[in-house]
Amino acid sequence: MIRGKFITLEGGEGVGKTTNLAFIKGYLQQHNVPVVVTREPGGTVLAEKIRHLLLDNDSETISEPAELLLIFAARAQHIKHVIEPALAQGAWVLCDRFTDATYAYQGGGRNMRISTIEWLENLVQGSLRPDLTLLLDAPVEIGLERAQKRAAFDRFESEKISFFEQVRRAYLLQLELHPERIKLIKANQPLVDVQSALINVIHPLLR
Ligand code: Z5A
Repeated sequence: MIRGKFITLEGGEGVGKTTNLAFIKGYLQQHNVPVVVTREPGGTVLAEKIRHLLLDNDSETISEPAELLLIFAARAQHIKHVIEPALAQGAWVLCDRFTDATYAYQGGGRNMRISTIEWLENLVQGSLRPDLTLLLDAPVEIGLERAQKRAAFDRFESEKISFFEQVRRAYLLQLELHPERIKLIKANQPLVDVQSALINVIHPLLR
């Protein structure tokens, strides 16, 4: 069995990850690729419970180390029960956020040590890394405006603009560090143009 490909979508609030994940799923299915769509934090029963704890705006204050550990606890479950089995069966896994989000939010946004994140990444993932990461990038105000139209803000979305600027910078640093894996997609353009840029990156993988 040929192992499937692991594709992650990343970017700040409201840049269009969820919208474009559905589009990529449809595109791959048209090409007869078996696809599993999932998200982080989440993707399993336990990991979705952790997601709820992380996003809930009314809970007690969550310390920065607790937030980081909860995210990696959810990820460990997600890898074991969803991502690895799907890849082993030859499905392509499309995941809404993964560990680049941890470098961006907990590293960039919360100033957690990068060496600690790396240590947890190796512990929880072993050698698993995405084959391709699509980084949707847009000015922070544009993403927040789009997200605001959609629903009430959760615990992360209630942060200050400066937090999201740090997150965006940290994502762009990930791009610089991993240019072979991460591809930048300008999200501040009409959806049809975003989607043709996505196809340009994904289509070569089908060969
Ligand atoms: N988090 C973390 O801290 N550390 C980690 O390691 C991980 C996550 C994995 C939950 O993520 C939170 O978890 C997240 C970081 C933290 N922070 N927050 N909040 P999430 O992915 O569930 O939350 P999100 O970033 O807020 O996603 P989102 O709000 O669902 O945004 P999106 O998926 O990128 O956007 P969308 O829903 O597809 O689009 C938003 C709106 O814009 C919608 O109405 C679209 O129709 C519209 N849209 C999309 N594209 C366009 C274009 N091109 N033009 C015009 N309008 C558009």
